Amino acid sequence: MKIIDNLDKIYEPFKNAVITIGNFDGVHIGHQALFHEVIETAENIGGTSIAMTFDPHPIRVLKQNGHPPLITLYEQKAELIGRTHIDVLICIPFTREFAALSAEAFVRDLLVSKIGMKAIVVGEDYSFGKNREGNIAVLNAYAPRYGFEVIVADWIRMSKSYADRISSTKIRQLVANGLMERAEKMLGRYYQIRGQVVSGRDRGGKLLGIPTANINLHDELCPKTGIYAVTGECRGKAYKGVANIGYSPTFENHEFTVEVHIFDFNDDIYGEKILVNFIKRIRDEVKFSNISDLIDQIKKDIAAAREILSA
Ligand code: RBF
Ligand code: MG
Repeated sequence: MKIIDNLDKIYEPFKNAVITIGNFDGVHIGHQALFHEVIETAENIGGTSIAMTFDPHPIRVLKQNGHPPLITLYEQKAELIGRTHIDVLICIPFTREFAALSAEAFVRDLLVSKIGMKAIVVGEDYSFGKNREGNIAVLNAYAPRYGFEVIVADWIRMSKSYADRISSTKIRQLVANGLMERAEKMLGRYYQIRGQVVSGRDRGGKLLGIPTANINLHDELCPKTGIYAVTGECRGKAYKGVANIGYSPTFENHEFTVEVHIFDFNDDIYGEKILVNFIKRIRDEVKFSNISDLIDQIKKDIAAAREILSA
C-alpha cells in the first residue's frame, strides 16, 4: 500500500480511482467490508483502490474539549488498512481550513479533478464536507455531473437485528466496560494498545516478586480497570501475560497504571515499544489487607491467564 500524507504529492489523477472516505477508527469488520467493496470495484474496472482518512481525527480539531478516546491511533490504523490490500491510503492532515471546504468543492476539486475518482463506496449514513452538508443524496446529484458512480454498502451487523450494527462507538463502549470478547468480534481481531515501557515504582519485582512492565498510553482508549489475560509483542517477539489496569488500591498512592507481567521473561525493556492484546477480563481490582494475600491472588490470576491463553 502506498501512503500519501500530503495532497501536494499527488501529481496526476490515479487511474480509475475507486475511493472510500472516513475516520475508520478501529478498522472494524464494517470498515473492512467497505475496503473489500472498494478493492473489488477497482478490480472490475482495472482501477486503483483508495482509502481516504484524516489525521488528527476531525473531532479533535473541531471540538474544543472532550473527544472520545480512539480505538486505533494513526500508526495502527494505517497498518490495518494496509492488511486489506487497498492500493493507496491518502491521509489528509485535518485542519479548520479543510473542514470549511464545501461538499461540492471537496467532490469536484479534490476527489474528481485531483484524485480521478470514478466510483465512491460509502456506508448508509455517510455525510461529509462543511457542516456535514454532503450526504448520499448530494453524491447522487453530483455523480452524473462529474462522472462517477456511487456505491452504498449495507451496514454490517452482528445479527439480523437493526440494533446490532457495528460501530466504532459501540466498540468503545464494549472496551470501556471490559467486554473484550464482544469487542473482538466487531473488530475482527483482539483489542490492542501500544505504548512505551516506562519505569514503574519498582514494587512489583522487588516487593511482590512479580515484575511488571508499566506502559505509557498515549491517547488511546483504555479498557476498564481490572485484570486481563493478554498476549503481545515486544522487540518483535510474541509473549503471553497478564495485565493489571488500575490504581493498585492495596497501596497508598493510588496511582493509575497499565502494567503487564510477561510470562517467563526477565529482560530489561525500559523505553521499548510494546503491543498488548486484551483477550479476556479476569476480575476487578481488589484492596487486600496484606501483601501476601495480593501475591496469592496474582498467582491465581497468572494460572487463570495461562489457562485462557492455552485454549
Ligand atoms: N494491586 C491491587 O492493589 N489489587 C489487585 O487486585 C491487584 N491485582 C493485580 C493483578 C495482577 C495480575 C498484577 C500484575 C498486578 C495486580 N495488582 C493489584 C497491582 C500490584 O499491586 C502492582 O503490580 C505492584 O504494586 C507493582 O506496582
Ligand atoms: Mg512495574
